[in-house]
Amino acid sequence: MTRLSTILVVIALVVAACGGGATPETQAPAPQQTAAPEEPAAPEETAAPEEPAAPEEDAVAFVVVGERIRFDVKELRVKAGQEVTVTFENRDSGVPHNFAVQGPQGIIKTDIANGPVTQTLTFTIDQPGTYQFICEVHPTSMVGELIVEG
Ligand SMILES: [Cu+2]
Repeated sequence: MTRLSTILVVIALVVAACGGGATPETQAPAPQQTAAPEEPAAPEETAAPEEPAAPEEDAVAFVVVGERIRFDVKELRVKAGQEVTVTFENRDSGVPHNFAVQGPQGIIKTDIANGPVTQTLTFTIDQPGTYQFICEVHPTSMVGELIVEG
């Protein structure tokens, strides 16, 4: 007798729970909708400080490694008028290399020097086009393209 009454109570609770659960479901989505628009506000605050970084587009820097008589980079892509700095690392001990760009107005280059040595070359090319960069000692094996976009 007590078991039966217990079962009835459990059934009654389950029915009550199911019936009561129906109405909260319709109310639940409302708070989520109001909470969502608040999140995009935070990224806007962090995005603002990035805008002053625009001058970076006027200058670009690359590291080119010369090792085993090869450049580790075959293509450099820059913009016309952009100041380009190439840091050239000659890692071939006792082997002479340099970094030379055959630009529209002549060659721009570092001195030929035995490795290991690190050299820096800074230049600006105003005329868009595709130019070669080479090592003057090994122009057939150490060669790549400098693409200057307009
Ligand atoms: Cu070389």
